[in-house]
Amino acid sequence: MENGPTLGVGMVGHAFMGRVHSQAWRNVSAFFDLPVRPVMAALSGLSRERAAAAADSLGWATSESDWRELLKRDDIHIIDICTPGDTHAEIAIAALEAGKHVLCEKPLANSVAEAEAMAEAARDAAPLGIRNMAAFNYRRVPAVAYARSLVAAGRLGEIRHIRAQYLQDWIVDPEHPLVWRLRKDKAGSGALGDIGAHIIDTAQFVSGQSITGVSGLSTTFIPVRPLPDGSGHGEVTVDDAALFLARLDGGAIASFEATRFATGRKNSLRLEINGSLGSLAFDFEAMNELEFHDHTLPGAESGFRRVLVTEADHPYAGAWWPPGHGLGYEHTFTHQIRDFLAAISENRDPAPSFTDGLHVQRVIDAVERSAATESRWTPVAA
Ligand code: SOE
Repeated sequence: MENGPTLGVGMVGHAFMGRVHSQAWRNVSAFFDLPVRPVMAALSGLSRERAAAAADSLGWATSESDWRELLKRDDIHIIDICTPGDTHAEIAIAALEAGKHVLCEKPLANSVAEAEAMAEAARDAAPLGIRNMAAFNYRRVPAVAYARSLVAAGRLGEIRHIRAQYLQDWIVDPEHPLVWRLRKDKAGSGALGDIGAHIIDTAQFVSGQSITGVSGLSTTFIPVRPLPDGSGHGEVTVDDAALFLARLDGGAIASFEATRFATGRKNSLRLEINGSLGSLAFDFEAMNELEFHDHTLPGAESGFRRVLVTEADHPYAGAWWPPGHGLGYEHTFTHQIRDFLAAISENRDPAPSFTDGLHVQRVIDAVERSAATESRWTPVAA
C-alpha cells in the first residue's frame, strides 16, 4: 500500500476506548513529528444518532451506523477497533482484506481460534504493506518503556522473578449492573482477559521473555447481578479474579494476579522484576515513577530509588512538558498511535502485532483450562 502525507482513519465504537483513542488521534501530530498525519475521517456506532453526536464531540468529520461502510471508503486507510471483544475478529479480518491498516483493542479476541484467524489475516496482508497492531497501551507508559530499556541493557542481569498484578475495585458493589465486561459472550473472559491481558503483555515486554506454561486459579465472587436495563437479574459468566503462576522461556518464574475486587485499588497495574544485578518496580497509580535498585552498588548505598521518568531523554517524555510535569493515562494512547503511524510510514510491522496478541490469548486460554482442572500445569504454545 502507498502511504500519502495523510492517512484517513475510521474508528469503530465510541465508548470509553473510542473516547481515549479519539483524543490520541486528535493530538498526536501536535506533539510528535511524523511523516504522516492522521485525518479523523469517520466514526461508526450502532445508533446513527449517538454516532453522529459522538463524532461531533470527539472531532470526527463524519459518522456511519455500520462499520462496513468505513471499509468501502477510499479516504479511509486505517481502521481503529474500539468495540467489545466479540466483534474484533469479524471487523479486523474484513478490514485487512479490504486493504486497511488495523489497530485493535485488547484482548485481541474472545478465543484462541478467533485470534488465530486474525493473525493469519494479518500475515496474508503484510506482504501488501498492510499493518496490524494490538492495543496494549501500557507498553507506552514512559516508565514502562524505560524499564524495558534497563532490562535490555543488562542493568538487571539475569531475570529471576516477575511479580505482576492488575488491581481494580469497580465491581465490589453487588448492585453494580451486569455490564458487557461481565458477560462471556461479549468479553470472552472477565478480569483475566480485560486486565490480566495487560499484565501478561507488560511483563513479557519488560522482561523480554515469553510465558511457556501456567498454573491458574479463578473465581466469581458475585455470580448474579442486576441487568443494566432494570428488567431483573442475570448471571455473571466470567471470572471476577484470576491468579496464575508461570514459567518464562528465559528462565524466570512469575506470579500474576488480576482482580476487580481489590478494594481501594483503582487502576493499580504493578510490576516488580528481580534480577541478579538489580530490581525494578512500577505501579500505574504512580505512573511517572519507576523504582530501581542497583545491586552492584555497595550495600551501604544500595536500595530502591525513585526515578521520575519525565526527563527529555526518557521514552516519549521529551515530546511533552518540562521535567517533573507528569503525564497521564491518555498519553499512553497518543504514544501508541505515534508508534503505529511511525511503523506504517517506515513500511515495517508495528509491535505488538496480532501475533503477539495471539500469544497473550493462548496464555489466557491456558490459565482458564488450568483453573478448570484444579490448577493443573498447562503448557502455552509459542
Ligand atoms: C476496565 O477494567 C478497563 O477500562 C480496561 O478495559 C482497560 O483496558 C484498562 O486500561 C483500564 O480498565
